[in-house]
Amino acid sequence: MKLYNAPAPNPRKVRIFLAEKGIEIPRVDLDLQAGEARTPEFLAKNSLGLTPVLELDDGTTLSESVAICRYLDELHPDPPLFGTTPLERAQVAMWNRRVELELMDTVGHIAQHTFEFFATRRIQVPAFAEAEREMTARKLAWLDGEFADGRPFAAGDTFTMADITGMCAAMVIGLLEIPVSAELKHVNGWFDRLRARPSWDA
Ligand SMILES: N[C@@H](CCC(=O)N[C@@H](CS)C(=O)NCC(=O)O)C(=O)O
Repeated sequence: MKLYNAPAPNPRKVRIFLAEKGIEIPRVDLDLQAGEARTPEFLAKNSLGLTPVLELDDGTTLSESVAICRYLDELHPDPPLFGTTPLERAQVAMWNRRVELELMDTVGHIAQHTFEFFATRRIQVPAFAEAEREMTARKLAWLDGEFADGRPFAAGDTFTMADITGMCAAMVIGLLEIPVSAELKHVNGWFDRLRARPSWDA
């Protein structure tokens, strides 16, 4: 098994997941700026030219960070990061998707519509980035209301994949220097708990 990795948010999800599980997988580090995810060799592994990719020993390749983590969770169930009961599994899926769509995508759009790196990868609309910057404040306020029930993690009492997606969103928020209002006590508390995990540095 081999992980095609890069210093970017989606591969980082898998690195955090591996650190939380205590699993080591040989890595091939790609230089995205140099276009190493867009070579014919890599496009044969993921036709979208995106990392992470997990390559199995028989040559099968898996793309999509959450699908890769899901597969590894089946192979290494402890600690469970996708829930254990039908309800927990559904709650983790629900919250991972919500954090992904409502938070990660919103902040991701800011980078995708302004960073030079994405100029050849997107049709950039800087005004959309500005709108998404404003929307981030609304999404964070919504999340703060959700966390007002006192749960420590996105899907409940235990740390899950949804929190790993939250860690990557928090990192992008930091990178883009998006202010998180001190009034959002629950969201700030969640981000603090995530930043305090040893896997934050993965
Ligand atoms: N939905 C995919 C997104 C993967 C993705 O956007 N990967 C970026 C890094 S965060 C990438 O490898 N980009 C390479 C490029 O654009 O050349 C996932 O979750 O794995």
